[in-house]
Amino acid sequence: MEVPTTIVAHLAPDLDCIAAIWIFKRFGGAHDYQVRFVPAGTTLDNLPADSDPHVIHVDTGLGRFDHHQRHVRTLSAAELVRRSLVGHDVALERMIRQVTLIDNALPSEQASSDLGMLADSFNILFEHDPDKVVELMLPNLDAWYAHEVRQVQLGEAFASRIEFHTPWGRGIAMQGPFGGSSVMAYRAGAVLAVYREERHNWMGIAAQSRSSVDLTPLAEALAQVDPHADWYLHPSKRLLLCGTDKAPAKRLSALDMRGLITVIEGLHLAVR
Ligand SMILES: [Mn+2]
Repeated sequence: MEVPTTIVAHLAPDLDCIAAIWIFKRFGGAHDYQVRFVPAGTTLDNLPADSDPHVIHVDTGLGRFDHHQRHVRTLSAAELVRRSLVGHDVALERMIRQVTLIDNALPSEQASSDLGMLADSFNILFEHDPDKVVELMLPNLDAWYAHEVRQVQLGEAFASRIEFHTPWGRGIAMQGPFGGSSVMAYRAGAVLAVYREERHNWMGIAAQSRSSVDLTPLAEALAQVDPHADWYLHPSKRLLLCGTDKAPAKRLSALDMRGLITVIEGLHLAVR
């Protein structure tokens, strides 16, 4: 019979420690890990780390998944677990790189510092219950991973973008399972970001918030060319949407990306 694996972590588990546990639970193949907690730096029953193949120490004990003996700021317990357990996974690499930065007190992205803050805060609320802290953090790490998977997809959609001219300035069109990132488009100098979200065949046009773009003429043109679709002009006049998670479209656009670009390129704005 399979002996259940014990993961040994340190008390008041921080983001690195929790992420190491999370990788074992999500990518480790076994579902029956039990977690024990010891004072940071020590081991379970004071036995040397890695002396029992069914006992894994993370972020404590100076074993194969502790980084405190290695004196480099490019490592963390989570990074050591990732390297040992998971093959090529760009989303996971992005995520754990941030965990490593935080664990080494190096500047990191906002989202990851937020998660570090959340772990620290759960340790205030559940000072004597590290199991509870881990239990509450695991779904947050699942959500963060989902975010990174989407970011990777958005990056790929941006890499195969179409650039075109609009009456307001540069337009960038992107399509992919999650559509495209207007943030990436604006960073590349676009005034208008156009996307097609392939999972639902939703489309949208977004104008940079500091621009003076008014998408009313485009909404009017689409009412002629694409009359059966649920195009929605946001009150800001800078968003024109046919289906979003918040408001799924019942009637999809009949246009493909090229068709939509053609409508935008063909706009003739009245001189004001
Ligand atoms: Mn650590």
